[in-house]
Amino acid sequence: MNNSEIAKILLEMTALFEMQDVQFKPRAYERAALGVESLDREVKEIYHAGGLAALEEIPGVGAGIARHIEELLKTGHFKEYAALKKKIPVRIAELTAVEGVGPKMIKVLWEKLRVRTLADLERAARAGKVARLPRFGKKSEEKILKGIEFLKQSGGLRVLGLMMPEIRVITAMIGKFPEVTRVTAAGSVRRRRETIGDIDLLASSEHPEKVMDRFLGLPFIAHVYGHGPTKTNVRLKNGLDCDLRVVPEKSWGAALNYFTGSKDHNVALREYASKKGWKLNEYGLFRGKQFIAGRSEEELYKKLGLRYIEPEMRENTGEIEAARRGKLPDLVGYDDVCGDLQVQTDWTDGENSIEEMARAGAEAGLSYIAITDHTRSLAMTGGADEKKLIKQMGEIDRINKKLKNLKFKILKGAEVNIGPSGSLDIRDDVLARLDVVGVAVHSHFKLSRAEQTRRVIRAMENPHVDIIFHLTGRLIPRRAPIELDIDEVIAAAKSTGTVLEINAYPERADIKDDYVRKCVAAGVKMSIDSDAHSVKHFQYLEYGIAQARRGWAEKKDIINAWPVEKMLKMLK
Ligand code: DGT
Ligand code: CA
Ligand code: CA
Ligand code: ZN
Repeated sequence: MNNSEIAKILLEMTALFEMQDVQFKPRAYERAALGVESLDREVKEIYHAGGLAALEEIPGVGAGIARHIEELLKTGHFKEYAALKKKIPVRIAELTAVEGVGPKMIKVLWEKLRVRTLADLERAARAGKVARLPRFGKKSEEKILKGIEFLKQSGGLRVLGLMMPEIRVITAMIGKFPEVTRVTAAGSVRRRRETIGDIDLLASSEHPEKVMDRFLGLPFIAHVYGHGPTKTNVRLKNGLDCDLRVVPEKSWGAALNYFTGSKDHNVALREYASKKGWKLNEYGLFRGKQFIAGRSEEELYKKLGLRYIEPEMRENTGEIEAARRGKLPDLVGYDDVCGDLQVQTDWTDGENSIEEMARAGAEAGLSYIAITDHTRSLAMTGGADEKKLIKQMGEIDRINKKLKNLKFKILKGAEVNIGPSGSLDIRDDVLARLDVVGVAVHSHFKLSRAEQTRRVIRAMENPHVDIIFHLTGRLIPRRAPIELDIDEVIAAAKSTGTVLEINAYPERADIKDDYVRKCVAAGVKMSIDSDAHSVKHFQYLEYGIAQARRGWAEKKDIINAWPVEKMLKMLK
């Protein structure tokens, strides 16, 4: 049993307990599931090496859950889980994936309508049976059907940030094969698309058959579609398809370029080469039969008379022309972000204390973070009111003093909730005392385009507001973005001097790359924030930086790539 299978069962326990109205236990299981998901070692290995005691060292896992995990590893199930599942034998993950469907609803749907699967739910809703249930009504039935529709559309897409740790593990394992000179992920993974269709791995070796044999022996392969000396296609146990291609070192650059894509970039680049009377393919760049370039991508672009184009820009949206004229942007780099302007703590729904987040931020190489806990209208998170915020400011002063030697600054902030009409739930005189006022939409996702646009712009017009967090509110696998007139919003951001966030949390990736590019063009500044709810989440910043690069952003466009004084001056 691998980590994601274990985490999935722990998450199911959360829902099962919630159905039974059990207190506290759901949160404990949720934390344990998150802990297991975030490990970079297999739980199985941890257990074999250190037994039950080692399991208890996993973040979020206490003695009771550790014993359950032990049982899971030994027998593939555990008694409490089996007993609860027997009562409500439904496909929980499948049903909760529908926006708006939670454990309590699932219980009623099972007990009254015998809904077990997503297909059952769709059938029942289409037949109007859901609307007739107590406490459901026509509105929730419509919402459920919309949610199912959305799931179907986005089905098959995978969020890069959630898959990347595993992709790195696979690549590293192939890199250790003695016959492999180098290996990398190409395709949409290398271009850092927010979602990926499959994983395209490229390796160089003079012994491709040997490499393929070893690859097929790896533990995470579920099914082999096809298997040849230079190309193998498999399905991984995580459900993703994966292609491995092996090429000789001499063609590395040409093959990497070809398999990185995008297809549109490739087609345009080939045309560009053929205008010069040359031929470009996955083996190299040729004049007649003569090999001109192909060992490295740098050489390939150079011989074509182009500046090197970063993979994140290869979508045929003007990058080849810009490369020809030497007008490519100098993209913000993966090491350029030096602060994080959206961080939650255990003052609300975060897992760690202010001090723990600060130490972890410093550890992650940052020089400042802003603490931005939720505000009061998000009551379920324990959102702060004015009094709590003022108290937190005092605490931040205290911790800043305590951490003086760390050369790290904790800024005072909040993630202030935007009401349906654009009003904020914290008084202006308290907002005025914060370093960073972020605001965000967390409810009323279904307002019309005009209402939603007006709502966001009204929030921007408050002179204390600095940043709009996760502007569109989307959650890639399950919630559509709110409707907005993006050009109007960007124009208002420009005139009010409001910063738009690029939220790096993998499922959010919000704003998206097209909007980033519009901001760059309009001169609207952006921040890249992890939206960390735990010390482990600072690593998500990478995906926000990728998103910024896909939108052609430079360091000058990203305020938290600037030194803290310059950034604060801009916000004032
Ligand atoms: P995905 O997998 O849907 O997220 O997107 P990609 O871009 O990874 O696409 P994929 O896996 O079908 O192919 C990997 C790369 O191979 C693609 O980015 C460019 C190259 N490629 C695939 N098919 C073609 C083609 O018909 N013509 C050209 N020029 N290149 C292709
Ligand atoms: Ca692909
Ligand atoms: Ca592919
Ligand atoms: Zn938020």
